[in-house]
Amino acid sequence: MLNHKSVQVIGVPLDLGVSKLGVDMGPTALRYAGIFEALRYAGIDYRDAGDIDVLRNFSLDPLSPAEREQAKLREIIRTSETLARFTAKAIEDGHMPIVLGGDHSTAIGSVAGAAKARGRIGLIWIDAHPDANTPETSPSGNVHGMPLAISLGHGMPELVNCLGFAPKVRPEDVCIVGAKDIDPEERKFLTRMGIRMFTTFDIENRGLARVMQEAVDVVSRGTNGVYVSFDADVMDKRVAPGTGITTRGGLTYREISFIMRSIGAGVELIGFDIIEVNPLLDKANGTAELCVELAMAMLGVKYTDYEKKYLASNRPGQERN
Ligand code: 5AB
Ligand code: MN
Ligand code: MN
Ligand code: MN
Repeated sequence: MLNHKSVQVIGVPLDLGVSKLGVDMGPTALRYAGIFEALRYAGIDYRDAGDIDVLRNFSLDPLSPAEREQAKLREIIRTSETLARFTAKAIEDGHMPIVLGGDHSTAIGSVAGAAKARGRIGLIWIDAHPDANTPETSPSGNVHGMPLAISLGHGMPELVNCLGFAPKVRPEDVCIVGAKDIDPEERKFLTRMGIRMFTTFDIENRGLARVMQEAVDVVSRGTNGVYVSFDADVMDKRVAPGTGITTRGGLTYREISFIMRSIGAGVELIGFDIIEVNPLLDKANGTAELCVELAMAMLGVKYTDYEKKYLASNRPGQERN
C-alpha cells in the first residue's frame, strides 16, 4: 500500500512539445475519467493541486514560425521549472505526486523534481518510444521525443539544467519498458549510455514476468525510490486510441495491467506521470478511464470495470457518462 501521507495530483496542460493538438486537455480528461473517485474508492487521501498555468499552441498562432519556436521553448523551460518545484516539494513533504500530462516534455520537470527531492532515483520509462533524441538527432524537432535524453543530461542546456543541476538520473538506474519504435540515432545513444531497454520483442521473447523482475531490479538497486513516466502510446491503438501516436502492435490490456501491478508490488514508488492522453483522438474518454485504472494498479488497488460496476457505483460521487 501507499507509504505516503497522501497523493498530490497536478495537471500539466502542455502541448508545446508536439505537433498534434489536444494533448493539453489530458489533465481534464483524466479528472473526468474519475481519478478522484478511484482514489476515494481506495481510501487514499488526495489533493488536487489544479493545473499549471501554461501557454498553449493555439495561443501562439499570431506569431511568426521563428517566434513560435522561441516562445515554445521558453514556455517549456518555465513549465518544467514550475512543475519540478511542485514535484520536489510534494515529495519532500511526504506526499506522492501524480502528474497528469500534457505531452511528454512534462517529464523533464517531474523527473527533475523527484531527483531534487530524493537524490539518486530509479526511473522506469513506459513508452513505445525511448524519447532519447537530442535536437541534433530528432527526426521531428518535437521536444516530447527528447525528455529521457534530457533527464540523462543530453540536449538543450536550458532544459538539461532544470532546477540547476544535471543529470537527473544515472544511466544504470533507468529502464525503458515496451519500446517498439526506436529511431536509429536513439538506439545508438542508448547503447552508448548503457541504458536497459525492454522492447516489445523482449517481452515476447523472454516473457513479461521475467522482464519486469529484471526491470524492477535495475531501477531499485542503489536508488532511493523509483519514479515512473507512463506514455499512453505504449498500448496498442485498439486498447488506447486516445493518444497522439497510435500504432498497431502495442501492449495489450493484460500486458500493461501486469506491468503496472509488477511495478506497484516491486518498487518503492516515489510518484508517476500519466502522459499524452488526448481526448480529441479518444473514444468516449476510454483511454483516460483506462489510464486511471492503470494508475490505481500501480498503487496496488484493483479498480477495473468490475469494481466500477459493482462496488464503486454504490458509493456517492458525481455521475459519469
Ligand atoms: B513520445 C519520434 N521518435 O522524436 C520523435 O510520444 C517520436 O513522447 C517521438 O513518446 C515520440 O519525433 C514522443 C519520431
Ligand atoms: Mn513519450
Ligand atoms: Mn511514445
Ligand atoms: Mn506519446
